[in-house]
Amino acid sequence: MISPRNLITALLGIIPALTPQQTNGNSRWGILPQLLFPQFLTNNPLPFGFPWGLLTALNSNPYTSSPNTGVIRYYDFTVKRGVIAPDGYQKTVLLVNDQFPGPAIEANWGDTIQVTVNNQIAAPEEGTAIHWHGFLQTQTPWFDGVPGVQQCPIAPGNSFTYQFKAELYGTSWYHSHYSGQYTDGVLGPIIIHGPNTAHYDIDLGPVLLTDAFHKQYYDLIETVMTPLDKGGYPEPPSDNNMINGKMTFDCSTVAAGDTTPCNSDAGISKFVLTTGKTHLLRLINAGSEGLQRFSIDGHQLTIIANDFVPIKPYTTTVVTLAVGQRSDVLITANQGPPTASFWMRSNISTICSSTNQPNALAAVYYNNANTSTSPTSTAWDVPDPGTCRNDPLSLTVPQFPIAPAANPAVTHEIEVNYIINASNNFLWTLDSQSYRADYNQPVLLLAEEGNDSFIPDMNVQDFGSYPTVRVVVTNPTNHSHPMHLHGHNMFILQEGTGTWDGTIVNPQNPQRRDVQLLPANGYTVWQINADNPGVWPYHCHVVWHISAGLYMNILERPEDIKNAKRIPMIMAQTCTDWDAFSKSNYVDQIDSGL
Ligand SMILES: *[C@@H]1O[C@H](CO)[C@@H](O)[C@H](O)[C@H]1NC(C)=O
Ligand SMILES: *[C@@H]1O[C@H](CO)[C@@H](O)[C@H](O)[C@H]1NC(C)=O
Ligand SMILES: *[C@@H]1O[C@H](CO)[C@@H](O)[C@H](O)[C@H]1NC(C)=O
Ligand SMILES: *[C@@H]1O[C@H](CO)[C@@H](O)[C@H](O)[C@H]1NC(C)=O
Ligand SMILES: *[C@@H]1O[C@H](CO)[C@@H](O)[C@H](O)[C@H]1NC(C)=O
Ligand SMILES: [Cu+2]
Repeated sequence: MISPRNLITALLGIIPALTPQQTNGNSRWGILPQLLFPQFLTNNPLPFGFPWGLLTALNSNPYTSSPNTGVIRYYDFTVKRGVIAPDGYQKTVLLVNDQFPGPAIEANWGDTIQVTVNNQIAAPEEGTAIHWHGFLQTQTPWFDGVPGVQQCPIAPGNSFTYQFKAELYGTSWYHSHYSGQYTDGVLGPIIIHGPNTAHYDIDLGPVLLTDAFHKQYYDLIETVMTPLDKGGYPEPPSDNNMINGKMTFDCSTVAAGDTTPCNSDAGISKFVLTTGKTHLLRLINAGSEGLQRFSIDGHQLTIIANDFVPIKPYTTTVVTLAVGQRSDVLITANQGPPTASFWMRSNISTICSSTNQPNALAAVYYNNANTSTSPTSTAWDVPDPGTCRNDPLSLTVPQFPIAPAANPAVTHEIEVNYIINASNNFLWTLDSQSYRADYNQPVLLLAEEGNDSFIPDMNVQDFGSYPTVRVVVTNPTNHSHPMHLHGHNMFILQEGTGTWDGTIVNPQNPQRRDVQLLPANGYTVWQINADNPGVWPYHCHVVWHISAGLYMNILERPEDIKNAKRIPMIMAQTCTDWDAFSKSNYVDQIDSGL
């Protein structure tokens, strides 16, 4: 029985038995006094307030009108191993600046973000590369951070500096894109301040929802990539679920013989709301596999943005977030006296995902509540519909309307499926090909050289120079997949089970976002304006599924890439360095590499 014990351990965790350093390293997430946002206004104030002037979410096309502030936000990330116990079960992890979850990147709309990544992963050494999820990278397609695609991995001991513009605003995250590394902790939130699209008083910042795995990522991927008849298992279950990197765990459930240090009272995240005020929570599913259903007892939540797209607000009790997705939600503290407290919950769907402990808790206190006591509130009773779908497209209407071309220049049909190969390995396919990266041959650099003889493993889909491209993705498997496209927000024209009937939801202003759940035994139809020359990953964001090949490279405007010849020399340098490393060290690429 999981649930009753889970509640009891969470009660014990109100007064944690481990220090923040023991559970989360140098991270400040989830502990009181809480961080409020914008943080940088106190650290690095802007001279003239917010730089977007008269631009609002309603009067400006976000894809064409981002301001140029001239401000650069500098960050320095060191990625290395550490030992922490986020939920009380000790684990050797991979951390950014010794923090789990990693530090926030914060900027204004129109700022430039510069991050130097120092790869200090040792014993064993590993490459790395960091992807800035949801960023368009229109002027800098080489800084998207995917090894074997836009760069070679950052070799151990080396540093690499990314620089890109905040062209969109809202909530996102960064994560390693090197095999399953981010499952071990290389991830953190990104906040881009822009015009408000709905009124709120206080920005409480990111709320990261992450399924937790007690084994290290390499062992999990090894299981995924092992032949089925030799104990391979395509969907390793998560051990726990966490809010801002914290949750308690019932150590009496660990397998007999497992002597890993474990403490059942690690502590949970705490939030303080000001009575009567409206607060912004930036929900991020930064997990590896689990579909999250987020709620706060006794309160309605108003969704005002999905991914980097402000939408017309709508109110709900449960927010559904697949891996990679974000929702900005508002909560008003008007459901009790200033001493009231409530549970925040995020439940992994046990129908759609594989987990041994689905329920994460955090405590929400009104400002005069005793933060050393447990909330006693009752959960919303909203049964999991079990459909593994996002909210209906009819509910998610962008604030700034954009109509996609009714007759796109070209339509591609792409199928998600799986094969069991001759060695009895379970592999996912996208357009009949299972992907495998060549870390030493980034596709973008080949494209710039005009080399279009990509090997099949690279799974390159050439979109040519068509101005508009529609893609009908079909999924005859019984798994839903959170499909993510880099370099664009997709117009999501329609989604559902069965086959597409040709209809489009809100054809004058369909939902746009960068991750959309592809229903099991169903389809998603999306479209883009192909105005961003580059090599853009399109893939499932479930870590095990990318590892097992559910990935393709979309080659957009190859002629422009070849003719522009703009890729900086430092991109080739990543390959010189990686070639040197990989000549003298064995690179143990057991999966697709991403
Ligand atoms: C808050 O709750 C704790 C635990 O029940 C208790 O020890 C403490 O005295 C309380 N503080 C106040 C100010 O009531
Ligand atoms: C989340 O899980 C808890 C514990 O099982 C349950 O009481 C609650 O109703 C669930 N919440 C939702 C929204 O499903
Ligand atoms: C099956 O896939 C695995 C994992 O990619 C690979 O190592 C193996 O060589 C493949 N087997 C065959 C016969 O292609
Ligand atoms: C083109 O790229 C492939 C790798 O996909 C490589 O094997 C080949 O040598 C390259 N051709 C030229 C002419 O550089
Ligand atoms: C999905 O299909 C696989 C293979 O046919 C089967 O083993 C599994 O039980 C199915 N899962 C669901 C949720 O239907
Ligand atoms: Cu998937």
